[in-house]
Amino acid sequence: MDLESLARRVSEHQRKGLAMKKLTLEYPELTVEQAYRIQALSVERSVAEGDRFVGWKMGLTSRAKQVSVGVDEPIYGRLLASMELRESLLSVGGLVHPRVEPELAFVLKEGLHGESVTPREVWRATECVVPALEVIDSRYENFSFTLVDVVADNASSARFYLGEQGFSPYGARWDEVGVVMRKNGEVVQTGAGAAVLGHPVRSVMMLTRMLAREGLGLEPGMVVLTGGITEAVPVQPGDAVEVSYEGLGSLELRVGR
Ligand code: OOG
Ligand code: MG
Repeated sequence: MDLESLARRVSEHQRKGLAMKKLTLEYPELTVEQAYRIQALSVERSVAEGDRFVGWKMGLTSRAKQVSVGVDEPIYGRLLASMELRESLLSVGGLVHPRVEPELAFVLKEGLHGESVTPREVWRATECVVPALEVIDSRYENFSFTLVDVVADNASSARFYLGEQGFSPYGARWDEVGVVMRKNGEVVQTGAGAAVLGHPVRSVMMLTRMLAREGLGLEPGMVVLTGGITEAVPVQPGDAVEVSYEGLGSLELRVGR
């Protein structure tokens, strides 16, 4: 099968915000390795058209998220400059069925490579940790997919929003940071950093290891979204989402057309 043409199909649905059938319905034999290849090819297309590759995201690093989508292992995706929200307004144009989730992002000052990376090396390479919101949007009908499908769809990456204030990696117990998420004033999700693989630093380690197996690594300046701390919450125009990160302030996102 032609991975290039599948990458083109995925890219077009991502760009136009159109839902599509799961690739595995047509190609049940697709492997996870091929799905990561499709992901890489579709992102390369965007970069060739002028976008910029700015970092990585880990997904399905918490039990809550794994259970909600029925896939029980972490995955990674690629972040592009065009996905970053510069203001606290999410426009749903070009999105299929967006959901918002609270995360902690690591911004690197040094590269990270290799399968034997340790927490100490991650801390040394980290410039700061930033409260973040990720907007995920599966391009598959009904937000329903297999592991292979979601990997090919760039781990449902759509938009991300980073807080203005970065914190020293040593500035908090990241596993103990509590988050409270409100939608239109009502509490809809609560959680703590430990939901992410026990400690968000493990997400960066796991990403580094997964990439090392592909001969890839993390470069200085890159952003890493470590994974949703709670389940993702569906949003529509008119909604306002506010997430408070204990001791670190809060982030708000208004949703418009
Ligand atoms: C896959 C992406 C999950 C996370 O933080 O767990 C993700 C999905 O649920 O569509 O971004
Ligand atoms: Mg996420």
